[in-house]
Amino acid sequence: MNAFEIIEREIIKYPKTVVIGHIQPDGDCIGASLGLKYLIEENYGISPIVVNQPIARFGFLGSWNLPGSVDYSDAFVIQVDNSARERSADPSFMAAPSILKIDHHIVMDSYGHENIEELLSSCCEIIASHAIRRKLKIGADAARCLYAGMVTDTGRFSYPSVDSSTLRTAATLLDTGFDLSFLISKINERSMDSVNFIIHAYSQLRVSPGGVLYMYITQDVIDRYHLTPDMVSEALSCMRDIKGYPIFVLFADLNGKIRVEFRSDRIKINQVAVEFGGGGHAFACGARLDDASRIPDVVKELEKYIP
Ligand SMILES: [Mn+2]
Repeated sequence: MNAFEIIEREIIKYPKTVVIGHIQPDGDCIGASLGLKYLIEENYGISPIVVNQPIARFGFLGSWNLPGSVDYSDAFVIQVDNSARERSADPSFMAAPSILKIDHHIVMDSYGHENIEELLSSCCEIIASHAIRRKLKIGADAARCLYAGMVTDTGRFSYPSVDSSTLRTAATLLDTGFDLSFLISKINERSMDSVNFIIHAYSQLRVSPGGVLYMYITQDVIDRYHLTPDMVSEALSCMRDIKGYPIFVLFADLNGKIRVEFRSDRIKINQVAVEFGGGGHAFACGARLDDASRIPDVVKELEKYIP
């Protein structure tokens, strides 16, 4: 089923349409929610409300409302880039009478009344490919947002999830004429705090006896460099591409818990994330720990997957 077939049908049944992303938004989350908003405005003449948590670095793509500001009791909700209902930017969306889930993660929770679940490289790729197949008008604003999500969720079109149809979809978006080099320079822009944090992060690299590369970023470091969760995640780039270490994991303090981000070079590790109460993709997934004492357990479990 084409996502826009569902949207066209549901959008006229309810007084409002709301597009929502996930907690700790990233480029795909913001790109998918704003890209969808622009597509709906342009093609159906209805202006959806977008709800997301704050993230300054993607503010140039557009604006949105904060969680808690919307009554969902009469809304058609489109939840994007989010595999589990409790990870929504605003979990109270479950009160809505009509919910469409559009997501590209491994399916754990089909919480929508309708669910578009495809294992593509980004949620933006799903939205863009459905819009293209439905022959929608795609303007430069929508295209810029969707391209931003595609380029950031694929490590600049370098992850195994990228195939030729990903690039054909991106090419169609590029044909709308948005300024690509401006977009990429905005995406790459970083603060001096984040540069200093990366310098520090390299000094925190650890290798377990079984060969798992890991790092633990504590709250005092997060405070010292004024880091948001997405800035902390950039420490993953310090561990990627180091020869001989195909599995790496970032631990970071977050609101009294430990956020865990698992990555691998083509080794399926998402089962470990599930074992620790998380989920995600085969080679990129996440979980939460109650406290730092469990870090060695996670590392030990990952060691079993080292070839
Ligand atoms: Mn995504």
